[in-house]
Amino acid sequence: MEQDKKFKAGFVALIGRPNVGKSTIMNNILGTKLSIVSPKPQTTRMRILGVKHDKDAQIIFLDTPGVQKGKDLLTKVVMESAVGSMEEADIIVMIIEADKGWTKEDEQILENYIKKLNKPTILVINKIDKMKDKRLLLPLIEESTQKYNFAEIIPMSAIKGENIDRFVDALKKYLPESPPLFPEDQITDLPLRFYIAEIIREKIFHNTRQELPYSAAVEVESIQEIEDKNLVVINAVIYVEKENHKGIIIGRKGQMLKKIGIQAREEIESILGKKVHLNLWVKVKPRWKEDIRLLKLLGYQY
Ligand code: GDP
Ligand code: MG
Ligand code: K
Repeated sequence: MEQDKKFKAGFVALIGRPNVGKSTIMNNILGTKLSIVSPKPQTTRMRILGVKHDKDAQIIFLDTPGVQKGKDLLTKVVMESAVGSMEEADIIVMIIEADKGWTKEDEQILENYIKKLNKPTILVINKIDKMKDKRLLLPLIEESTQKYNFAEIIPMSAIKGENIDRFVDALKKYLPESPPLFPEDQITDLPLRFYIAEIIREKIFHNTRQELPYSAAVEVESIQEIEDKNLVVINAVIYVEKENHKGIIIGRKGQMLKKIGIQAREEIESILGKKVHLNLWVKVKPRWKEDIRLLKLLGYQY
């Protein structure tokens, strides 16, 4: 008998506190490193769109930044794009951490966003590998069913890939019937410029650790392909808020900037499959987080 299951396609918004594992989940599903995963919270500032292509469905992920408090313009922009993602989405996925249970912030996300949106919502209880006592999982699921009428509750370990398949199946169940919305070869619509900026920013975070928490922004000014040499020349500026931050990024005798540049270049080369010349500059720009023009340039929607 012919199977007449129709193709499905739609948008999924991942929402949760910083560091619950949103980027890890998405990257695990897509099998490509699209958003930046780091042990520090809030390294995903942009709304990153990843597309999962399957034979029977196309799942488009809106990787919302962690819901956060703060009065600066950056926080406001980030929050607005998070809310925008949720309003566009067909399915909401709320993520909490198994070892922490329901935190006050999780409760607030539930009250302030999830309940107001009133869309099919899947609860992911992530990081079950970190639970010391597995017997606490059932009561946590039970507690969650009391809080809201979740369409599904899925315990997961994104890092170990546990229950990812079950999660994808659940998403497909709630997606609307629709023809594919993106061409098959497209895994992201994030402009290359922003993607490269994110790679550079990730290298800054990884190399500077505690010294430079969230005060660096990267603007890729130009990407020039030199066809006959199979070469791409990229110019990028790293903005920092303070003079001493500039010193940290440049490092002794320029060693830090060199290291950041090499690591970023290697990753960009592997993605583009071409040789890359990466020129990096560091500029001090006090209060860049308040600069609307710069935020727009950096790809934050406002
Ligand atoms: P996001 O801020 O919500 O996007 O969170 P990330 O995906 O960046 O993850 C934050 C941290 O949690 C990273 O160090 C991840 O490696 C880690 N992480 C994510 N998922 C899991 C998991 O299932 N188990 C464990 N043990 N760690 C995880
Ligand atoms: Mg993230
Ligand atoms: K993170």
